[in-house]
Amino acid sequence: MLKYSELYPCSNAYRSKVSLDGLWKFSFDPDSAGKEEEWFKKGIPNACPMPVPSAFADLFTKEEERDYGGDFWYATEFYCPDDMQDRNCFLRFGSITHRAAVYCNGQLVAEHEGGFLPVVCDITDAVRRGEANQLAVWVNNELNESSLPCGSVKVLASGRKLVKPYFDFFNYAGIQRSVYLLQIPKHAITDYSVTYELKGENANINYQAVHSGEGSIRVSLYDREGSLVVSGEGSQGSLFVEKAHLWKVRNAYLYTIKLELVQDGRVMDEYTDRIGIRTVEIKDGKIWINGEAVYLKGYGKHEDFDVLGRTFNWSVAKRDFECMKWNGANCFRTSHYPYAEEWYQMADEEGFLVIDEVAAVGMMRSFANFAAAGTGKYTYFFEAPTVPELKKNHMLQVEEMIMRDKNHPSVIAFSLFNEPETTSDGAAEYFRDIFETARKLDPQHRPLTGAMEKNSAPDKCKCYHLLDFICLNRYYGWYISGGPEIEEAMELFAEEMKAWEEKKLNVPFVFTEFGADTLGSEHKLPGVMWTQEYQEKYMEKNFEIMDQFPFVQGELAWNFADFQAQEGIMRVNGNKKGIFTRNRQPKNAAYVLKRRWESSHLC
Ligand code: BDP
Repeated sequence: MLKYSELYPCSNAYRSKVSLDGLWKFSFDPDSAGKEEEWFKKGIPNACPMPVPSAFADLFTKEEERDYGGDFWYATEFYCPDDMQDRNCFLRFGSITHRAAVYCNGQLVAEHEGGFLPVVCDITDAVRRGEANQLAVWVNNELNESSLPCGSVKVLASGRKLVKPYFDFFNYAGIQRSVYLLQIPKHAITDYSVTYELKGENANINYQAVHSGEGSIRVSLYDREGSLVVSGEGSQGSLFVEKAHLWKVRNAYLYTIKLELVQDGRVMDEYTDRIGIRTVEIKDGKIWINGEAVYLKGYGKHEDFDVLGRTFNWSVAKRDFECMKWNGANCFRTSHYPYAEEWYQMADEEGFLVIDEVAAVGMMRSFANFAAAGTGKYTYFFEAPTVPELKKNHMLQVEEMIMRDKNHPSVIAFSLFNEPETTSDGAAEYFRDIFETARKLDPQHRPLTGAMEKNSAPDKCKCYHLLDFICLNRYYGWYISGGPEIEEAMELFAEEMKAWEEKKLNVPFVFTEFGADTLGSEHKLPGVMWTQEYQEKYMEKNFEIMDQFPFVQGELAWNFADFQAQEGIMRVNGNKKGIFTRNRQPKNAAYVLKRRWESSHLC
């Protein structure tokens, strides 16, 4: 029951959700002693106060705390009311990064691997109703070659563990999303899904609901004004919507779907959600939403903000959407992991298209994958003994992501990887299985894709045929022939594009990354690398090439905003490829994108 709590928490006459966010206790456990010493029963020693949700790293002032790698603990006390004895009781964490064990009153109630999807714990038997309850959470933020994302751990001479990601963003960790105490009826709606068919100006909503216990399902659909549009009965069926309002790109219309579980005429449970009627299709080399071709314009993003790290924050999300709307974007990729669910809710409301990405990043043995990409260096990643475990985790997280996000109209595609080594037979076999699994899981059969770096070249890549549309991350004019050599870079870019063209794949191509590090403080005329003028030029030059190839059907600049990354000689307190600064103010290039994205030739 509620295996992944695919259903976002809601409160109504049958269900209750209570936020447990607030000030918890926190303690590092560098010797990994906590489990053996039963801190979950005895309390966590040397605890300091810690906000939940938060990413601990940027809250501390000592290097060894910010860069901490290893085990750490959270603890809190919560009260469970006793007026809902007939309900099952759950704890739901939006995520715990990267792995967790949750204890309620000293009892292990859940273990979870993967830092970007919900952790749901059934505490019905462990909770004490009408009393205070002790909650303890063991967390570990280490990375290895079978975790998603991938990385390794180096033990420094001092004995301190240093997590070494194989990817280019800071390894923020902890309880970074909200925590809820849920009370759900014993006989409950546990999942639902919808698919759509457009019939002229009308539409069919095909639904399927899953429930526990006896009873039958009643479904009602309400319009924006709250009027009942149509209703139906049975666990699966079809709702005919006359003169349907479609969920359109940047012009969203959301209906409310209400599912009720009825037993002998009595409602036992209810779940409501906001859905949008829209179809997604890849056809004739284009991406079609509701039968209209759409060109993707926007960004690869990160969940990242000063002090907050990767903590979800509604105000940051709101500002991001306002900035994206201001410069005419219609799409973003959740690079490089599934984001907090609230991002998708906002995208549903705003009519944004989302490429939802699983945390399969760093599948190339390199501490600076951005620099290694394109070098031709081969790391035998998919030939390592860690691959079976990695694949198991990958499949599970693809499943959890699709289960969680399948009903969001904003989600138009799932991305199953970012920049793995795609050139070996091992990779081909690995990804064939991952894609096959994903194809079976999505009721809407949305397009599947993955973002490929430069080594995944037309003559070398063994995986591109798995992708319904091809996503390329390319840095011609930055990592490849930057600065005074940019013209040569453009020739190389055009050459690669011609090679793809010759393959006559008849699928859309989307640039999921292209960008140049740019310091908000630097100006120079004429531009040089790292100045705002160079970022403008870089964008304009890249667009000239993209525009020559009609099969290019989208451009997501890297990155929406500057973001924190690991320290290193190629990063100046973070990755500066943002079109906006980290505090969300536009760099010059934002105006280049605005002019382009607002012009009609890309619609
Ligand atoms: C690509 C990665 C991305 C990096 C980017 C960069 O997909 O995570 O941040 O390059 O170098 O390799 O900026």
